[in-house]
Amino acid sequence: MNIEIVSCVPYNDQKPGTSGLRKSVKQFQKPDYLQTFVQAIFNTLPEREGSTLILGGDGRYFNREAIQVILRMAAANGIGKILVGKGGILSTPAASHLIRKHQALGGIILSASHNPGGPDGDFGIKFNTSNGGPAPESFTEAIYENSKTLEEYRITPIKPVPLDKVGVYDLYSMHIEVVDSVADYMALMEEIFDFDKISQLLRSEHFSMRFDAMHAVTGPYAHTILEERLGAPQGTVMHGLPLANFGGGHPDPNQAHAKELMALLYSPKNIAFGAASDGDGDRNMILGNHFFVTPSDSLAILAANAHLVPGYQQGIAGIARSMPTSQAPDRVAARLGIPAFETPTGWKFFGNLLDAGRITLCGEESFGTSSNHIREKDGLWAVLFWLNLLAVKQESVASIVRQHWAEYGRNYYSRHDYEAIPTASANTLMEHLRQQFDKLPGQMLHGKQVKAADDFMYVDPVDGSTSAQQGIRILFTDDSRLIFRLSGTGTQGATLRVYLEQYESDPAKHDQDPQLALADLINIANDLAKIPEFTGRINADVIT
Ligand code: VG1
Ligand code: CO
Repeated sequence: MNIEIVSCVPYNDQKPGTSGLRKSVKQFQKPDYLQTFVQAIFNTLPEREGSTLILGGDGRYFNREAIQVILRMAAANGIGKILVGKGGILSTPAASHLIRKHQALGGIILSASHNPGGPDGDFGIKFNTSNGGPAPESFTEAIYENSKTLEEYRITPIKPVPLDKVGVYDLYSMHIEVVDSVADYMALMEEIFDFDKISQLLRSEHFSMRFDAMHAVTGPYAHTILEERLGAPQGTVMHGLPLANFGGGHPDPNQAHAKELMALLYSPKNIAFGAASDGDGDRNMILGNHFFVTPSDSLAILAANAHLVPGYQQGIAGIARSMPTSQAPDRVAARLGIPAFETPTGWKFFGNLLDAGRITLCGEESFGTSSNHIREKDGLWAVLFWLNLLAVKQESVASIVRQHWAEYGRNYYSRHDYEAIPTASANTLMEHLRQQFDKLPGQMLHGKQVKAADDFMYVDPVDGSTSAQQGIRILFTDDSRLIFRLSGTGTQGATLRVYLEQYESDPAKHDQDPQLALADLINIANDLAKIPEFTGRINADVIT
């Protein structure tokens, strides 16, 4: 075979963050930047000879070029077989499923998730291992170490592989299959949910919904599953055409970025259910009529009602949530008598618990929810889960949530993001908080007593690996929590995330505006972290 060994100069900034390597498109277009990282992945895979890999991305700008490069490099690195999504498209959950279904060695997923796309936007690449989940920290560290000293990569000089129709190709000794991006994923959803019941609901005249694909990867999935298969009227899916720049928006399903969907659900049109997903299809936002469900509450409610869905009718083994996610799911676990786990931010930390069968459901406050059906979060799965519940219960979203609060209490919750602040100031702010750890316990702040203050450190209950400094926690005696973290997915400066949570058991007090209910905590956060002083900002950029 004709293999070119190309000399290159190593980069020293290819350290993967919370979810793979994310950089500006401009950075990825630097000479051999993509090639260096891809070769570092292959070098970290000693079993790659003859193996099967899954390849696809969220369709953003640079997706197609990157796929052609990766195919040529894979052939030159001895990969035996690659399954590529048609048009280079695979949602993150669909890729995770294909890895598992085909017992592949892993998958390469091209996405910068909710970050904007286009020539001036972001691009990303991550490796998922044979369980279908994001590679653990030990693996991403090894890729990074390799990239820093990498001086050559291997590639075959051939013409681009046609990606736009399903087909098979042979590239030297490597076999390529261009596969339907949606079919296998839809079959999996059909195994889990009651499609007949959901279909009845979606066809009923008394029910209407909107799904906002945000011009990102879930467009084709939602059109096929919700409209074609389940019979929702055409027009149910909004912004269903994937665009390389997501129509210029942030493909981030939250109240701030899914403005059009929010406006519709809060309009006099009687729309019962609204949902949205992100760039790569792993996030979800759930709305009722004039009602927003926090992702933390959503996880708790899905767990409490899982037995109503065919795929989980035998019950769930346990629940895990990321540390900043509200403690609402823990209350459900306690009532069900099953374990609750608290992991660091990022889906890779759920993998071991899922593989070991210790949890069935897991989620993050950042609009991520999923189960043991794959090893990634799954936007459309969450939407179908909610639809299945609505079809069984025949109640509104708001009434399901209110009943849940009445039974378990309400965990008022909000996240405040301060974006693109100078990295040095962000680090100083975090250090300033750490210096207060010793003197905080016992102090009364705005009527609340501090119980503990620390850096969250995780010890994986399955393999004993540890991850330190995963967020600063200020815990109060009334179960309130204040958490400070710096984002690991941004590409400009630093993003400070402030997570606020306060528990309220009294149903008479369940109808407050969260920002008002959390006012004391917001003040405490400002005082302790001196946010305006360190960041120069009075208000958060995004509040969810
Ligand atoms: C954010 C979220 C985190 C999520 C990660 C990847 O990370 O907070 O919960 O797992 O994005 O999601 P960070 O480090 O910026 O806080 V996705 O949909 O961007 O793959
Ligand atoms: Co995502």
